[in-house]
Amino acid sequence: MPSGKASAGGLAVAVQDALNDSNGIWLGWNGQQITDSEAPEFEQAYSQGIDYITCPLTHQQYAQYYCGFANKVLWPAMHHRDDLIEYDAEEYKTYQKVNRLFAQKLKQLAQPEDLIWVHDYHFFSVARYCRELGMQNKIGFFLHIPFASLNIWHKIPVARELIQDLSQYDVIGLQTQIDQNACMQTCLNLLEAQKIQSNSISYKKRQILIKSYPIGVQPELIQKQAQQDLATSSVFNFEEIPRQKTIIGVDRIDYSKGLLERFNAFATFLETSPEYHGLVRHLQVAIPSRTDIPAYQRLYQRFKTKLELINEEFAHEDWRPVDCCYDTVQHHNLMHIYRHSDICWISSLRDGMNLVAKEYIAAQDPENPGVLILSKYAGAAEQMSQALIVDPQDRAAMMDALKMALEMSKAERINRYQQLIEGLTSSDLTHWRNNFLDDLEKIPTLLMKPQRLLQDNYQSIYQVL
Ligand code: ADQ
Repeated sequence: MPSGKASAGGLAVAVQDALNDSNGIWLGWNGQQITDSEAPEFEQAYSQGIDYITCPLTHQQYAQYYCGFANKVLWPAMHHRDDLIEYDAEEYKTYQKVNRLFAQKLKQLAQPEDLIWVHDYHFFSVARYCRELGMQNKIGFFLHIPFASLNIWHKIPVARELIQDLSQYDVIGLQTQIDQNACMQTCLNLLEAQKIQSNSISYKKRQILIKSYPIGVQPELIQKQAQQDLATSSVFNFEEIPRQKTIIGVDRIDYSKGLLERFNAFATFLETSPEYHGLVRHLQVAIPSRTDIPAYQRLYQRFKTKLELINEEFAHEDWRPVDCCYDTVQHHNLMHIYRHSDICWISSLRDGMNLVAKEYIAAQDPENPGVLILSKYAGAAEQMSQALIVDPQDRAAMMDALKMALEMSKAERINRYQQLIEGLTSSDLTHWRNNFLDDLEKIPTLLMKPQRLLQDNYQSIYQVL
């Protein structure tokens, strides 16, 4: 992931916040590409209390590793879009090569006692290469996205090899209990590992912890940011329009976010509820994502067209039902937008956690909070049951939830908010990080002999905390 600059990804936001509080080093891709004949060089930079060591990817690595295996096989598979899986053996080879290069760089940098924390689906195989290089460090892996169920894993031709690579980590962290169960079942089935506790397995004489660590936010900080007066810099106009209610959506343009399902439901709502015309508007922050991948290009076009059609059909002189910002928004601006929105509507078809749900609640005015409509398929739904939980594929249920949110009494809004904010405070970002790192520290040390060291003269990517 690009680092050292603003990024709209949840992973970046969460890990940068956690790094701010530690002496860790961030290793990652700097977001740049170079020609295939150039040798990627690492650069070191220090920004806002964090040491960044980053390098570019070659065009070939970007195409085959990042756009290829990571985002045309692993991302759709983990989001249960097996119809979008495009497996290519060459791309998988590059995925493995890049993972090995990362491990080689890690070998250069890590001290034997360092904890290594690897993040996300781009790096399923890093620990395997670290072990081949003789590294006995404790290595944890956190998957920010959902873990696919076994039947989907069966559709990935290299599933068994990948799960074997995954078994070289000491702790495998997942977002939810559902993901934990899916990971456990997949490991037991594909590795023929032994279950030793509800959340750990034994495989080739090693113990591996498989456990959910739901990622959180920093509610107090968000509350402060949301209260800042941003009269001049806000992206949308929040000047008081009596009785008009605002719905906010904040998503990368990704097929996992259910954007079309939500705007179809909103259009049908406007069609069937003319009494709301002029009284409700849906604002959307929708940053384009992975724009070099055809499935994302198609979605972007369909999404833009859908919004245009809604405005064409329903807008009148002083009311536009839909407004969209396609840019990166500064974090405190976004918190301000949340606070001034009456409803946040999340319609993911599958989502690891969804930080927007948590940020929205954290940003609310406790005396007059807004309402969260949350997809049952977002990981956040496991913890945030006081939201209005919906199935985004059920259009009628989505419309009912919207009506309920628009008409909810202040007393009920406060009641739901109080329970939600309590949950966010007791399971915040610091808890997430500490729980994961505590478990990683506690896990018994590997009993394995160092293997032959490979030469480590490559440039690579990964993250260490
Ligand atoms: P994402 O799929 O990127 O993250 P999400 O959890 O919603 O999804 O996080 C998005 C983050 O980016 C939020 O913090 C949001 O405020 C920010 N953001 C979104 N659009 C922005 C914009 N235009 N400008 C600035 N900031 C923007 C992945 C997984 C999720 C999981 C997270 C964290 O897909 O399921 O919750 O990692 O683990």
